[in-house]
Amino acid sequence: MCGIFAYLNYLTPKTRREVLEYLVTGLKRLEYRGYDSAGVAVDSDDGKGITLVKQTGKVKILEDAIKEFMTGHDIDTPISTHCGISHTRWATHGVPSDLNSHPQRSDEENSFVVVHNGIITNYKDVKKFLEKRGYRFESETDTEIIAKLVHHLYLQHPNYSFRELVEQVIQQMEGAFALAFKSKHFPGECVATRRGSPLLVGIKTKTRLATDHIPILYGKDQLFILEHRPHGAGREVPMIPRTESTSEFQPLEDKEVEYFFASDASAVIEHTNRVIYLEDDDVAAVKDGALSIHRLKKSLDDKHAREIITLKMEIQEIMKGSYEYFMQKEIFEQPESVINTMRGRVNLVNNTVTLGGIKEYIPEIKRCRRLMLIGCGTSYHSAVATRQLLEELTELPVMVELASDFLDRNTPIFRDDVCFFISQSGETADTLMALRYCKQRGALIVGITNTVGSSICRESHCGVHINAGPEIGVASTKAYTSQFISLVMFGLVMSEDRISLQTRRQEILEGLKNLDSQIKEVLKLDLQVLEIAKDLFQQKSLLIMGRGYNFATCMEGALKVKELTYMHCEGIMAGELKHGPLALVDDMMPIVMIVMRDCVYNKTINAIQQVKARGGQPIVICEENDKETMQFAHKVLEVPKTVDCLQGVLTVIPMQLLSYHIAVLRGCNVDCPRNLAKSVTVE
Ligand code: G6Q
Ligand code: GLU
Repeated sequence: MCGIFAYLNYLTPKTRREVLEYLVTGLKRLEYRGYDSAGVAVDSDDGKGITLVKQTGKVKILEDAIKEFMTGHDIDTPISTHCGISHTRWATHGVPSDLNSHPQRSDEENSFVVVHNGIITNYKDVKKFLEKRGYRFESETDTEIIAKLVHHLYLQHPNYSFRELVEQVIQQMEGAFALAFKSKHFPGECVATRRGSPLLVGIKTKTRLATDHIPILYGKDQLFILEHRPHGAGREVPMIPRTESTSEFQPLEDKEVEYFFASDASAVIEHTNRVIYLEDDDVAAVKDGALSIHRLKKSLDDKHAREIITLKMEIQEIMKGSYEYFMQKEIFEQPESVINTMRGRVNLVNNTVTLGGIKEYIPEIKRCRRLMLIGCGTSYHSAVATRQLLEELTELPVMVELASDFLDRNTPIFRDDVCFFISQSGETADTLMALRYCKQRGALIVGITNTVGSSICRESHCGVHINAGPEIGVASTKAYTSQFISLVMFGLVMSEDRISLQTRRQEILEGLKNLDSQIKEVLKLDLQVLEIAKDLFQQKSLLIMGRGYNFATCMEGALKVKELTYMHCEGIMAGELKHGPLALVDDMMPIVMIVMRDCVYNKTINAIQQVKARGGQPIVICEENDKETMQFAHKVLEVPKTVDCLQGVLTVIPMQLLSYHIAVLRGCNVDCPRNLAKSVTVE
């Protein structure tokens, strides 16, 4: 995830100082979407080229660099028509650095520059194709291929319009993107497009707009394809061009106009409340002050126009969407974040999983003596959640360790150990110390993080970025499910050539395929969970019980309740019930039980019967329509069935929602619970 902001003024003179201020303010509004580096592109002093200012770090650091740039440049001459683009990044490919920040450029002349939100999954093929044609790459990003491909096409087809060039480019792109382009060859123009990542256009005119719809026009068909070969660069295969069927676009009637392209409305609302939300594969182009929206192909369900909507929201409201808190937003983002974790990795056509960041180390990992999974808090729970599956798929001993305890024990570590360090922030001191401890002893270090370029990333030998996007709420939610899935994907990679495991792998891949829609189903329980929260929020204590694949959900659920609501809560391994915790059970003790139809079902039913026998009134999380289990329940939350080892992704979500609602009802600060910090950089 990241923030895109572009600003185009047409016949509405603005100095470059003003433009830069607009861009920086826009980025500040979008910073919650990504904040590891940022950059802007504006016209250069002579108006003939493009100037880039890019900085690693937060937007504030970029702002300071821009201030420095301003001294010594003529930035106070009003320019009647100008386009500036900007970006705040959350890296997926390449560490946060000045070079990797966006805008990315086509060449040293900055002929074409682009900002990108998302992941291009076929970037390696396109990169090889371009390298063969002499392009030299300067960044590690997937994005740079876009700037270079548009340049290549421009040289091949000098008569194409800017918009047509972009249309050709996106036909070669696989993955997810929102893009905004600027070019020195097309001054005063901006082209923006999206597929899978959000983008909107804000329109500001002096007088009321004469229309509230922008008609959709249909663009040129694909003129060539990059033919991919297994080992190398693609080649350009010409296709027969179809004649363009559209008339040129219709300009808005107003002459003086300003346009804003942004990842969300929070960045444009202070300028205008008139916006168009672009849809996948829309290409929006501004030329001579006129906005037109094109689509490559007509499909049956296409609308004929995009509506200009009038927003009636405050900035804060927009940043969090319809959500009250970031945590709530992040819970509801999970259908999308799990897809981003799998994007470009899980291939459901040929049933393969590729983890580029550890690919070369797989043979070494396969030879190891044992796997160690190390983390703190929620990250540790993701290790607990996937341990059983990893044991099954790797046939190796798997140890899960809390980083602090691991260090306290001076745990013996050997050269043939493989140690995974799981951390959303990548900066947690205990985890980092444990990493250094294992590295010194010669173990292979694998980082699983959500923050590219973090200390854990840098100090690992190899790793997997979970690509969940920035997590603002202190209580971790979407990072947990993405860590979970990253570890499952690792298990699938390790078992790729095990014939005996193929059926198992197949069912897991099938489960992964349906996970996003099943998460959406679980999220529909929200109101039911709220009702349960209303019953529970004045209680002093809550027990959450389960076993097997769902024990991790109990621990993670209990951690969420503790940290958000300050209420005592314990995750209990149901197998341990009669060894102590049963003494806590009576008709007053609130209890949640997770009862899934997996290999421990009968044992979990025993536990529920023991609880019932002591007067307990369990709230049961079970599979949809499992009437037999429901008869033991005081209240039920039904979640869809998936393969046993992925069920924990679905069962944790009601617990995330429950802790959230209890916290709100108790008047707690959901996004910043007392005494806690997002990144724990002290031991
Ligand atoms: C949970 C918290 C916390 C977190 C740990 C580890 O809601 O966010 O338990 O998971 O502090 O943090 P990292 O994953 O960043 O290492
Ligand atoms: N994949 C791009 C990169 O790593 C864009 C990431 C983003 O959305 O910020 O640079």
